[in-house]
Amino acid sequence: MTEIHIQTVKARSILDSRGNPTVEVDVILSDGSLGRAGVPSGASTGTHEAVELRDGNPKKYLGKSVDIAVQNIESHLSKVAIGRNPNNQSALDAALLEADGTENKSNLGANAILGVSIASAKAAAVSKGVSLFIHLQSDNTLILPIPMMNILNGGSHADNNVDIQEFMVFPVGAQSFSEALQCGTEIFHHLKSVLKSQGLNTSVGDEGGFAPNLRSNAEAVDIILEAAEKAGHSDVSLALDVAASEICKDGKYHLTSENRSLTSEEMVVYLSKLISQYPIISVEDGLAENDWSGWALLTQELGKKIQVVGDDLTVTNPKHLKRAIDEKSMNAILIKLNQIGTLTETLNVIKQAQSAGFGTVISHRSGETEDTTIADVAVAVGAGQIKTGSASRTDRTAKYNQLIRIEEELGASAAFPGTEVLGRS
Ligand code: 2PG
Ligand code: MG
Repeated sequence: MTEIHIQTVKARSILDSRGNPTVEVDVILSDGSLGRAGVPSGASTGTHEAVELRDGNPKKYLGKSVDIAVQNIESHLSKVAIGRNPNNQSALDAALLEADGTENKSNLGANAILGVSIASAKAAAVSKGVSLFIHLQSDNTLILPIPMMNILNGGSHADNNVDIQEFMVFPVGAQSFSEALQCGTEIFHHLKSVLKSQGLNTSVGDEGGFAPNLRSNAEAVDIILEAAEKAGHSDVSLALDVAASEICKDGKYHLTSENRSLTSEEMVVYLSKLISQYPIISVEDGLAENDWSGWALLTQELGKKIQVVGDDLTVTNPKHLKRAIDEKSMNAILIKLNQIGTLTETLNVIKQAQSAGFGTVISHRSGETEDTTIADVAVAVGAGQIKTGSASRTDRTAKYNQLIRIEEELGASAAFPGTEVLGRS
């Protein structure tokens, strides 16, 4: 075999940012190039996501060990990958899918498959001597993404009483990525002082944002705006991830911090009111993953004014995205590689969304590793937006730091977008 090919595939179990086991894969090529990928893991996972295989042995890591997924790589997927050209990502991914043989990757595990898929791409970039974002670029323009920085955490990412999962500063008016990052980070620091001065808790949640107990979701926005003002960024825009699947039970949306339960229609009114009162320009998962009729109403009501982002509704899946396009359920999609399970499928979903005129937000998971692949993917596909947590915890800042390096590498050609990259109906 003379052409460059995959020579070794090695998998292991490492720890993610919540101390849970996750899969890490090394792919080594015939020229010695090494690509390493760490697989992330969600907490507020959509039920239609590709399957993350866990052993379920209560005696080991409380059932969360991933030894079977690791074993599946070593004994099945490595055989599929070895000998293949890492520059033909789509052929590799197709072969990995075939080896699994199921629609939702439940046989070998999406965590196993994704690790091999990404590690191979990284090895290919190393072998070519280029950065991953250059290796992944296809026919689009490279642009740095606007960061959505989740500086106040609630929902299933924190032990507080706040219902909405993520309150993000979204510096769409910045001139460059580094300026946007500075803006969000300065607000983060001021937020700590504001919380302290009000006697509120300043410990952080899973994504590095503060997690105080508050009287209402609106109070969280008020406090962030006060911090923004103090930081000299009073004109900053905000984004929310309601993660509404988590608060939807028996057809009602339960806002426990406000002691209210709302129907789907009332939830749309609630969100309309929030966005009319505050500079919120993007709302993710405003409704639950199976509430398709509610989503159509939500987008009809809000889609002209703000970006309506689907996460649990679409789970980075082409079939769900097609339905969302057909039914005008949203105008932007959150992209998580482990929701679908291979790099090729992820890149295809991004293209599908872009062709429909949707906004695209590349996203981390609440359980992360030091892996920074999403930063390169965001630039490579010209997504325009990234969501990767707050300005604390290395699992979050690692992605922002990688974007700083990419901005430096691109130099004068480092294009940074404005609000034109946001989805609009
Ligand atoms: C989300 C994500 C990331 P999780 O809901 O968008 O912030 O959370 O990874 O827990 O699904
Ligand atoms: Mg979400």
